[in-house]
Amino acid sequence: TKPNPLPAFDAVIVGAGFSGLYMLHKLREAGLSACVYEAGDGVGGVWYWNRYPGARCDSESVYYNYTFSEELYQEWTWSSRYPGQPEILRYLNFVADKFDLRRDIQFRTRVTSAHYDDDERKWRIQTNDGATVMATYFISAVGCLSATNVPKMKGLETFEGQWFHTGNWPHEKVDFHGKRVGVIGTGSSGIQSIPVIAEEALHLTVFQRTAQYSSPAQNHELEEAYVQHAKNRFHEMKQSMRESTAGFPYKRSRVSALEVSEEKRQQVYESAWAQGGLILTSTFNDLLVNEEANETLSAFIRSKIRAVVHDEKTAEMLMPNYFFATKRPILDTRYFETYNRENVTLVNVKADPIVEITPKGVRTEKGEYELDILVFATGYDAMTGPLMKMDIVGKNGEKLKDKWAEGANVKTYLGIANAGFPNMFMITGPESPSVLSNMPVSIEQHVEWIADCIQYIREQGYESIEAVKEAEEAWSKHCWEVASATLFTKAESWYTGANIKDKPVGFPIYLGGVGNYRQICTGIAERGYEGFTFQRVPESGQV
Ligand code: NA7
Repeated sequence: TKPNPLPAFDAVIVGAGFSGLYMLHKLREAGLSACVYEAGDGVGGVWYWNRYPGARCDSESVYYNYTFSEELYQEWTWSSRYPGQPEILRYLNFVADKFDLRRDIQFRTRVTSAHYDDDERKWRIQTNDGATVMATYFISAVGCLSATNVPKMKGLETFEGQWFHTGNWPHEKVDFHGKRVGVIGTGSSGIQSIPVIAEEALHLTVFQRTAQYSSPAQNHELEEAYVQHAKNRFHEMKQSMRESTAGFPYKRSRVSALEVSEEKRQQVYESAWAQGGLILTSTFNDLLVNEEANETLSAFIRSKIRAVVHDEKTAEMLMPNYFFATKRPILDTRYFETYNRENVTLVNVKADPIVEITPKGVRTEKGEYELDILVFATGYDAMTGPLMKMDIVGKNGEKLKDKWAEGANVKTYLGIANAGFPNMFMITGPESPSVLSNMPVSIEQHVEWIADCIQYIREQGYESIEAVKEAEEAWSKHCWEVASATLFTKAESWYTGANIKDKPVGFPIYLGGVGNYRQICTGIAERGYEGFTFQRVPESGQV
């Protein structure tokens, strides 16, 4: 064979967020050479880009950590119950320093393509700086919610003010003082930023397509004793998160919402509401599978919204009418209260659709709203989007774009691998449970599984691993069966792909829970990587 002049690594990793950083650390520990490409000029992934006002994580900070290093857990101390974006970014920089990760990360570089070379049996990876490198393993650590969605709206290029997407926010502070601001979108990003922008702006107009359920985060500063208590319980907490449904050490109810009295149910909801956070969904065991049970909680939240918003017409526009939690549950800080401010206007764009963006602002069917700044809080092409931004080509020239032509209705094996794409691994890929869980817990499971798998390949003297088509089909079928037994498939959400124009819908998330998923993946590895095939290194002279 002729010598290969291109730089070569054991592994190329795309992205330096939570996933990419830990993957790099694990592979280095195993003695592999790895290079991480990162588009930003710092580590952090989504926490690098999402600098919009009010950006905060919905996982409680004491649980939103790496747990692979107890020393790291003991060294870092969070300041508030829910960590804000700047603090999470500081944490990830701290991790990068502690484990000396930056020397293998090439910043300001985007992977544009990754092609499997059938002859060399290696990945040929191209970056936007014109370079090409070879790698045995191609690992995507691109996140689930990182491909921003700016809906195509006629006339946007004519807008004379400034516009931003929440997921690609400028590093310089955006000054809203004295400005007429518009926010399109009321998902997590809109609902976090709207109250903060309203406090600064001269006037804020919110363009809402779907009214949302949201409950108070009840965020607050953390007391030292509480943090110390969490640190003391490190091992217990770690185990509990790994075995849990959603990656949190919370207890889930075993009681149906329909088997308790109305009075008892209200007490339970009131208490969860006062406590704040995501626990509302775990108050009863059938809220996500039974329409009647779900409606008891949905109605409770609607009554809370009504009680806060003074203007009746506005309150009516804010009434959600889907099954609670079938779109991503939202935590807020004084969101509904914001509509009592005199400088805030709510526009229902379902009843009064946006027609175009004009040089002066947003024109709906019924009128024009003049704006100086327009914020798109319009979400992401979730899960498949970040992978599809790269030109990924597997064995025999098969494009991932073609394999995944059915949008959110993808086929993967465990959300980790794809038949036809040898030695390619996805961290938090579609059909894993990750996006509906406390992310660091899911990320660690994936990274550790992938690192173990690579170790196995090397120890056994194999050259590559590939998912078997039938195993992939069975996994996708299983994911769909689990999802369709719930209410999740009934809503139009980014879970199903319905938020992206022309994207075929599906349900690319495994809903069987983080703990079960871990067991499944571990079992598959223990049985010699069931559902995968391995190829041996050909004898010399043989191809
Ligand atoms: P989301 O949750 O996808 O929210 C996007 C919002 O933007 C949502 O209210 C959408 O309405 C709205 N939207 C999207 N396109 C349009 C158009 N064309 N016109 C009007 N309104 C539109 O994104 P986020 O960034 O808030 O949150 C994403 C996740 O990041 C979050 O769930 C966390 O997991 C972290 P719709 O509901 O689709 O009618």
